[in-house]
Amino acid sequence: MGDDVTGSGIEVSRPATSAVGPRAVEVSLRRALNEMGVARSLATLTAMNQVDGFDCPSCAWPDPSPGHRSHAEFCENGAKAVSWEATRDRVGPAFFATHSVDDLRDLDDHSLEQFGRLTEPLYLAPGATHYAPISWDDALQLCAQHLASLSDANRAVFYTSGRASNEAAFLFQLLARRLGTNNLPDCSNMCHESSGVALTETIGVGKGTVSLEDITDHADLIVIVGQNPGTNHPRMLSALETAKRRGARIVSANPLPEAGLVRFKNPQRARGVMGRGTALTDRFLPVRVNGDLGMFAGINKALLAREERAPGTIVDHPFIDAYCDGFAEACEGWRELEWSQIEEASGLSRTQIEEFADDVVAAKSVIVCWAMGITQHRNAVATIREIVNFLLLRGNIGRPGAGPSPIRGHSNVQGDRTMGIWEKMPDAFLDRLGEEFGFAPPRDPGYDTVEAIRAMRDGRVDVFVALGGNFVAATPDTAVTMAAMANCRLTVHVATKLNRSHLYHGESALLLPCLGRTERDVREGGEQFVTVEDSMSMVHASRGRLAPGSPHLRSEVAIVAGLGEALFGEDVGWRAMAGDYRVIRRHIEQVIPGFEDFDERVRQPGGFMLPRGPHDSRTFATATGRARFTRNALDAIHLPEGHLILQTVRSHDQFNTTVYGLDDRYRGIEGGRRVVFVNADDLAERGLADGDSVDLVSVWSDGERRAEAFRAVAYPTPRGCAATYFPEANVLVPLDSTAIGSNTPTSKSIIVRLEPVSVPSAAMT
Ligand SMILES: Nc1nc2c(c(=O)[nH]1)N[C@H]1C(S)=C(S)[C@@H](COP(=O)(O)OP(=O)(O)OC[C@H]3O[C@@H](n4cnc5c(=O)[nH]c(N)nc54)[C@H](O)[C@@H]3O)O[C@H]1N2
Ligand SMILES: Nc1nc2c(c(=O)[nH]1)N[C@H]1C(S)=C(S)[C@@H](COP(=O)(O)OP(=O)(O)OC[C@H]3O[C@@H](n4cnc5c(=O)[nH]c(N)nc54)[C@H](O)[C@@H]3O)O[C@H]1N2
Ligand SMILES: [Mo]
Repeated sequence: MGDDVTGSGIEVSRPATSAVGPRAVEVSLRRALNEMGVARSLATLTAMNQVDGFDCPSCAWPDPSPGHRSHAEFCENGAKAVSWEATRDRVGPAFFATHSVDDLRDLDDHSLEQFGRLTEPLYLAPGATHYAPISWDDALQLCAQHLASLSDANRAVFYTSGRASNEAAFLFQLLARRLGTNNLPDCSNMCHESSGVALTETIGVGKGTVSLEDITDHADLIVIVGQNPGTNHPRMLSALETAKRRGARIVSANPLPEAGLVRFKNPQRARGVMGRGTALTDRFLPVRVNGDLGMFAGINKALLAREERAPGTIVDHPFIDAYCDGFAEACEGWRELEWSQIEEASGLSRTQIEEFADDVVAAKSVIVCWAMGITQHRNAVATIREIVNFLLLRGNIGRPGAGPSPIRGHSNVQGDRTMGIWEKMPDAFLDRLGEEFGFAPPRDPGYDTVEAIRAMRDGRVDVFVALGGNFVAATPDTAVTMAAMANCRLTVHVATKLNRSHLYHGESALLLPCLGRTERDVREGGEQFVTVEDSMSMVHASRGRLAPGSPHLRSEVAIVAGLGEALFGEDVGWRAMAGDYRVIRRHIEQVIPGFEDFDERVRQPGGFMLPRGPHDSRTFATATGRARFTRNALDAIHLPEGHLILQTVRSHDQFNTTVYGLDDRYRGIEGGRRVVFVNADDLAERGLADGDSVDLVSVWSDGERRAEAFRAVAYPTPRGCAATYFPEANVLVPLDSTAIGSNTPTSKSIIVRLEPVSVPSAAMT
């Protein structure tokens, strides 16, 4: 993979102790003006997250209710995401005629996307060195021919990234299932899959149960673990500020003291601009990487001990008796746990955990928010089950200001799942889908992301179709995935911009350029809008305003429906659905519970909330119809002598594999991304110092993997832990290192050692 920078030229300063403030506004405006110019900047930024505008394509944080939105309802990173999409730069056929695929492979990820928006369908013929233009009809026919001639529908894989609208996602899963496969891996397999698995098992629904108002208006205590909201969900800081102003407490646990957890300078308030801003975290717990299972087991043990000392004062027995299973067994587990095990696993002292317990006992209602710092570990599912135990103990679910809140990533990743993008949708969904469209959907579970890579690697896949995303860069074991793609006969990407996945192709490849969120979508039935679901189950409309980036772009809905029609003719009404998205919404209404009167309700300002059984009525659709306590074994990672646990994070200047720039302002990094954050004592112990150049070598049962030349940065992270950026570090993540129960790659716990880069002999003379 083209390296963006070597260790040289990177400037390191002290990490920031507050987030946002006037600098964030300045950066947003500068990026917007550079990429879009004045008119487009105004047209986009004023429409973002507004009732009649478009949904920000960045994260899935919910919008305030319609009367409570500001005129600038966006954050710095939302502004970057929009500038990235609505840029005036274009990359058309002339560019591809002069740049071969091989040449493009030498460029780094930042440069590839910087060329601008794709303008026309492109085809890379077998043996060809360059992408060349192809008509839409030919492109769709070619793809359809490949799919129709498969010996088995399971030799096709349909990948979805979480930016696809509900309508596009619904059609995409229909296409795959109509063809006869459930091979529908998605980015969620690498993201919140562990949350989905753990929550479905314990509370009967695979998503969070709280709403924005629960955070802003009701919670007494908000626990934020394994999440960096200042960078990845910046609008969450405004909600936390509101909660703080009415007296809520915040406890954060993170191996990195992220600036956005410490203090927020709200640029829309005077004291955010001139003053010190609002302190957010009241108690910071520097948990060790992968230590959260130990921490939550510890707090549960502490709460149980207090209950046993003063029965009836801590545990919500009426709730547990009426609604839960498995309490006695879970208690046995906590009683048997030794504090020494808890301290070792979590990296926290018993005192720190007891103090956290004081906060919990003082709070009538508690919310736990989490993201990738929890889900991307081998024991992630067990950790989230333990978080559920923690909430159930005091009845912190099914009442205002309480509950689990997995903070979702991509802007519509949650909606895509609701629409059926999942390799193992339940039979009830498949039954209704088959009934609505008059066919028999396949029942065998399909491949998830890791399984899809294995199948491609082993020659069991001929056609790979991606609705968005950057499969090669986002997945683990980069070298393995790149080779796996080359085993396919055809790889197809529906995309807005050029990225690395388009350059690691099958025998032939198609690049199909689509409209983005910001653009007007006019079909035979007139101007269309699409719908999305946010992290808190609100479904709402999104309407682009800009003229399409090129006259040849098609909407994702039109592309998927076009492929359906090329494959199956008019069997399920592909053309009607592509002409008028209301037709798709009518089908969704029939297939997916909670979408009654979909089209009417989603037209209301702000949209509508999907039913959330555990929150609304303490209904738990689990195997036993009750919420379930679980007993979770503490299995701390065993680090071989001299090794560190490496986690891979996002910088403040990227959206997943899209690198906007080379700075990470809040962590004090400027001008490069090849840095590794390590505790100063761990560096010293290895005879290293801040500024040294090191290779990262990961160890796994099948051998070692290496990422070269990172600048060591002495950083306040617990001993034994390290951090670096993804996607550069994905070469280090072994394909088979995944979470138990969810198969999510363990991108946050890679066992590595640091190897000093030896000074080339020429330099020594
Ligand atoms: N601007 C921007 N916004 C984004 C994204 C983006 O790339 N850029 N990506 C989107 C997507 S798809 C997602 S999923 C979300 C991701 O949102 P986050 O999960 O916030 O993203 P990460 O950068 O992976 O940060 C993980 C955080 O968990 C901490 N952490 C790591 N390991 C552990 C651990 O073992 N325990 C604890 N307690 N903490 C740990 C890290 O120090 C870091 O603060 O953001 C979404 N929003
Ligand atoms: N090591 C490590 N690996 C990780 C993670 C980690 O924390 N550490 N995080 C994981 C997570 S949480 C996730 S969600 C995945 C992300 O995996 P993906 O979703 O596959 O990757 P993205 O980088 O979000 O995809 C970016 C690409 O999407 C395309 N795109 C952008 N907008 C649109 C659009 O409107 N339509 C279409 N069709 N395409 C569009 C662009 O071409 C862009 O290049 O990565 C995972 N990988
Ligand atoms: Mo994600």
